Amino acid sequence: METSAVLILLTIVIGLVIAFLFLKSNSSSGLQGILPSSGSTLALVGEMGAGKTTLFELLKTGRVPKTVHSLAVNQADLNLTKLGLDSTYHVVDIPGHGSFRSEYEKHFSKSRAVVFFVDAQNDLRLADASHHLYTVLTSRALVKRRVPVVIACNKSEDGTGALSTARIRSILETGLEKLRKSRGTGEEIIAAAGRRSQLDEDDEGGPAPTLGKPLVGPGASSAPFVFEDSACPVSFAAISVKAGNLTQLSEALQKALAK
Ligand SMILES: Nc1nc2c(ncn2[C@@H]2O[C@H](COP(=O)(O)OP(=O)(O)O)[C@@H](O)[C@H]2O)c(=O)[nH]1
Ligand SMILES: [Mg+2]
Repeated sequence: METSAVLILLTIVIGLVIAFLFLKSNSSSGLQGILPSSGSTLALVGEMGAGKTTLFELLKTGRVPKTVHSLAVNQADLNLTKLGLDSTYHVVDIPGHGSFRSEYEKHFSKSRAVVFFVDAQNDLRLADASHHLYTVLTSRALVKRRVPVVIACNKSEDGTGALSTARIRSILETGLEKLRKSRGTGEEIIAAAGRRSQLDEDDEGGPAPTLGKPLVGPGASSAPFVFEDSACPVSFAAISVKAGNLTQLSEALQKALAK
């Protein structure tokens, strides 16, 4: 090869390397959209007051915060060594208030895992949590890629009467089964009739995902919903963010993300 051809080739290669490094550094400093960050998000969702922002701050600063403000979405690229994960994730803490649900699909479409928070010391809130969890487990963006969901049963400190993960699992399964029967059937019948549900207006097509096994049509089952039937693999973790006990969350995420 001629010297000039080698020089041109070398210039192109160096140019490409510089362009790649420039785009990479911009994307990790928070300028999203230059390089696709698909699949690198860890979304923290779930009930209000369950401890999402406390965990977000702990992951960000390394300390349990004294007070937290939970009125807006918090997000940052964080090194998650505290959770035993060796790479940087774009962690998004989305407030539990219903007005933020419209933001879910946007963040879920980039999520590699979702942590759904419940307050293990507040059994009265678990019925609400079932409704909220139904929305998450039937999210198009999550179901399509079978994104793992870890249910973090926070405030699980000893001697506080916190519910066990087995008890929380059972209460949520019962709540989700009721919703599968009441909401699922209507949507499935509309889908089976070949019409689009009103809920699908902004969708690219196809029926809305159902929770677990369908109630009508191929593969239908009338057996009650269990988490094993979820399209998104679900695991449970008893944690206490305040006490800095994140062991089960760390284990669950490492397992979920290894797949
Ligand atoms: N007992 C206990 N309280 C916690 C724990 N984690 C968070 N909290 C408290 O729960 C309240 C709500 O926390 P916050 O992070 O704002 O919840 P969010 O609404 O889910 O973001 C705050 O007073 C926290 O200090 C925990 O592990 N144990
Ligand atoms: Mg919050």
